[in-house]
Formats: sequence, C-alpha cells, structure tokens
Amino acid sequence: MTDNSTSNDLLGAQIVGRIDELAAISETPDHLTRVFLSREHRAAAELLVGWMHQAGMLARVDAIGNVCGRYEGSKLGAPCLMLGSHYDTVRDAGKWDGPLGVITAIACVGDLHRRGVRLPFAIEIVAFADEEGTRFASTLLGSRAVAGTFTESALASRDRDGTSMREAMIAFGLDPDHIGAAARAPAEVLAYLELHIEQGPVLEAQKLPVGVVTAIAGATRLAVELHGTAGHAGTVPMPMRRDALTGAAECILAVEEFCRSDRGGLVGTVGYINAMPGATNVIPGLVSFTLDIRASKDSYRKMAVTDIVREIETIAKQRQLDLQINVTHENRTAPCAPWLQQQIADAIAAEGHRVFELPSGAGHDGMAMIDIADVAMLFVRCRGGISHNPAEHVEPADVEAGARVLLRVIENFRMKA
Ligand code: HGY
Ligand code: MN
Ligand code: MN
Repeated sequence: MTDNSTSNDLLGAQIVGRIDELAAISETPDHLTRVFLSREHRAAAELLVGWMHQAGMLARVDAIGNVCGRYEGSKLGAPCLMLGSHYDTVRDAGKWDGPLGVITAIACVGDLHRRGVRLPFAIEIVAFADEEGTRFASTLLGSRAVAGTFTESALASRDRDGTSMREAMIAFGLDPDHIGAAARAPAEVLAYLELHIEQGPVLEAQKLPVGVVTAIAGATRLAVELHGTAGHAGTVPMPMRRDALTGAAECILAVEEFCRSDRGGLVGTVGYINAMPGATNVIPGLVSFTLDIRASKDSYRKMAVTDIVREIETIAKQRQLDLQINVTHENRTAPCAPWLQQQIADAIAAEGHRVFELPSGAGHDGMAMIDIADVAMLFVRCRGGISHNPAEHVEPADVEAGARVLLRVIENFRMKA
C-alpha cells in the first residue's frame, strides 16, 4: 500500500549515526581528512553505494568518482530532481561539511522507499567526489564533471607529493580520458537542490535551525611562487639576501591589510605556505603559498584580485624576488533560482519555522551545477558558525529539522512552470 503522507518517523538519529560512520573513514585516525582519489575516497564511496541500495536506489560510481544514486519516479526514465553535496573534506575537517547533505538526501529517499512512495519525477542523489579541492589545485571537480565543464588541463595538476591527477585517476581505476561520461544533459535534471551546514553564525544568531540560501558567493584562488636565492644562514649579510620567505610574509600581511580595510565584505586567506629548502640554517630560496579571495559581489572581488596582485608584484620587485602567480580557480556568484527558493521557503514555513534568507559565503557544488540546472540550497544551523574545523557541530534536533524540510520539499516539488 502506498502512503503519500509525510513520514512521522524521525530521520535524524540515522543521519547522525551515519555521519559518524563516514567520518571514521579518514587518512589519519585522529584528524578527519578524506581527499579525492585516495583509498579513503574508495572506502567512502562503497559505504555510500550500500546506503543508497538500502534506500531503494540504483547506485554506481561515475567516471570521476562521484557516487550517483537513482530512485525512479512513477514513470520509468523520467527526468530527475537532483539532490547532492560532497564527501571529500578539507584537512583536519569537521564531519558535517558535505556529508550532511548526502546522508540526509539518502535518508529522505529511504523514507519514501519505506512508504512505497513514487513521485512523478525521479530523484537522483550525487555525492560529489571533490568539492574542496584539497588534493589538487582546483575545486568542484566532481560537479564540474557532471555539468560537463571539467577542463582537461586539470589532469596535469599535481598534489603535494608530485602525483598528477591523471596518474591518481588511473591508480584509482578510473579512465582520465573518459571523464566526459559523467556529464548529464540539462533535459535530464529538473533542478539541483543541496542541503548543507551554514558554516557561519547567522542562523544561530537568528535562533533558527534552517534557512533559504539566496546566492553562493564567487571566489578566486591563486597560487603564488616567490623565487629568491637559497643561501647560508650564517654568512650572507642581511642587506644581500633574497629571502623568499620574508618576502612572502610581507605579501601575506599586505593581503590582510588590504582586505581588512575593505567595506565590501572582502575576505582574503593564505591557507597554505611552503618554504624550500626548509632547513633552520638555510635562507629560503623558494616559497609557494595559496590565496583565496572572496567578496559579496563579483565586480568587487575582481577589482580586489587585480589590486592585490599589483601589491604582491610591487613587494616582489622591491625585494628582487622573481614572481609567478597562477589563477587556479575562479567562480562567479551563483544565484539560487527564485522558484526553488520559494518551494524551500514553503516547506520551512510548513514545518513551523520562520522563513529566513541568507547568502552563502562558502562555495558549493551548485556553482558548477548551475551550468545545467537551476539550483537552490537549504542551510542548517551549525554550532558557533564553526566549520573547516574538527569542532564543527550540528545539534541532532537541527539535523532532524533540516531532514524534514528537505523531505517536504521533495514530496511537494513542483516543476518549473
Ligand atoms: O571553500 C569553500 O568555500 C567550500 O567549503 N569548499
Ligand atoms: Mn568545505
Ligand atoms: Mn561543503
């Protein structure tokens, strides 16, 4: 018998348990790190495939390592409502960023399956293999492959150990020359919806468990290299040095100063730095560091990037350092579709919460998916707004609230008029 009413059962307990189970799959036991094309990527994919099967879905790993599940609608082969998020992590990550969206979507489909509910459209869930870009320089690799915008040149990028993405794909058992097979056609996807933790403090301040996202802010990432001269720490007088690390230090402080003095929500982060050759008694000859720049408006961000690059060039010149800067990632702001935002807002209101809208300062797979479908996001409150940190936490009651809203959105989903 088919029961078309929304489930009364709690979904949160299963979701929280699975969050912990997935978090146990990590490069190191004490710090959660799960990167693209790693052994942990493989183990996590197998776990997700199993959960999707239990939820009544067909499941497979696609040509780039995404886990894709499909729950047929009342008519076989119908276009899908696509739900997703990512299952890769940053280094020393929290366990909710990404997995919450994947696991909640599976729980919702599992609930429909248990009740025998089929909708007039299919539901697909994609657990994206690389959103963070932790291992290689560029991000959103999984969703770009699905959107058909993966760029071949990314295959040449190398991880910190010198392994190229091409080599890593082959070692994982994927064919780097057939990534195109992961691409989906716009006609197959009615919309893309993602549930994700907010990763900021706004919902907590509003005392709300969930919120509707209006847009996902754009970002630019750069790789900077400063080349000086390595030398003896005891013999080269200070005025005669070309120290790449002190040059980098000046650049980093200049970035901070520039972003602090801005009023347009500009944020700049140097999250990784490496000094070579890296010995106590050697003047650093080569320093590489990353730069992540974001702003509320694309035009602001672009102007800021130009100005910051100019400042770095000036510092390098004054210090007689050779400079190389590459843009490793650039994404424009992705607006969430109003017709989808409305459906999320209706579901939030129906669940008895005040409807609150907020932009996303963090990047998400919707930024890539927007090339083939309208996108929207549902945010769930996280404690203290803390994310990209092992202290990341979501209260079980908020997990439940997010799941119930998502389930309601799915069951009441209306196609674009
Ligand atoms: O960096 C970001 O905004 C996202 O968490 N990947
Ligand atoms: Mn993240
Ligand atoms: Mn994320």
